[in-house]
Amino acid sequence: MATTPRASEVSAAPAEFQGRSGRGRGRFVVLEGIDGCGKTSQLEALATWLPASGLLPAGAELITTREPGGTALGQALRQLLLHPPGDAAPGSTAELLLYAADRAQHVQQRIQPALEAGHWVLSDRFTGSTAAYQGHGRGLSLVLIQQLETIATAGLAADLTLWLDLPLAESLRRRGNRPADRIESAGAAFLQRVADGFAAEALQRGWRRIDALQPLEAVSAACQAALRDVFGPPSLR
Ligand code: Z5A
Repeated sequence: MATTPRASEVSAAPAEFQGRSGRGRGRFVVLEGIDGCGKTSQLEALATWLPASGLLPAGAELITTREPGGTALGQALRQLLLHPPGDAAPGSTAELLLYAADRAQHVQQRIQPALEAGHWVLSDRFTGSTAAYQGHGRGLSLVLIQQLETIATAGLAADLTLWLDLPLAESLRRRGNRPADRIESAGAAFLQRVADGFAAEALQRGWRRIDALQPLEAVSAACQAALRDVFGPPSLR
């Protein structure tokens, strides 16, 4: 556990931690990147591959989740954030606080209990998205965002973050004619600041870069290799 983003988010659980299961603390893996970079596809692929990968300890379950919307409260917040009714769209500060509220509930109700029970958690987005969208994109203070991150996560950081790096033009091409949500509609300049923000955060936080321009299967193979490299015994690397 760390209180602030670290040079490397790749960390082992403390050796003495055995958790409630006696299996030790579980592992927390996050997928980050711009809209349409393939997070949902790769989360599903990893959820199929991981249980038989030899990485999960016996009895450990794999929990897949996402932000916003990983809890019942989060589902309601997601609707308000992405598809607000009438004139209920939040301003940028309210938007930041709503994402923080979603995360606080998510960490407290789902992620932390699962990790303490020795399970693995795979999340579509986490703290890096707030830095990229609300910090770099909206221009809110990154210092303030980091303070809020510490409060919302109670110091929890991912053990591994996979950054699916995709050029904005390809993300827009993949979206095609699908209707944009409120954040996707914020304009090309905003989305480019977000894309640049992900690159900056990846460097600062020590994320693993995955080339998301590759065919789907090649991206999956790269994600699997990163997990084996970080969590696997030498025989699986
Ligand atoms: N947000 C925020 O502002 N602040 C925060 O703190 C957090 C979030 C946590 C959540 O949206 C929104 O909330 C998001 C950021 C903001 N902004 N928006 N909008 P979401 O969860 O509904 O959606 P998303 O995360 O932005 O992305 P997505 O549309 O679900 O895309 P994706 O999961 O990254 O990609 P995908 O669905 O797997 O793939 C998209 C398409 O590309 C699909 O047709 C695939 O078949 C295709 N695809 C995927 N991989 C490939 C490859 N390798 N080659 C070719 N085609 C591919």
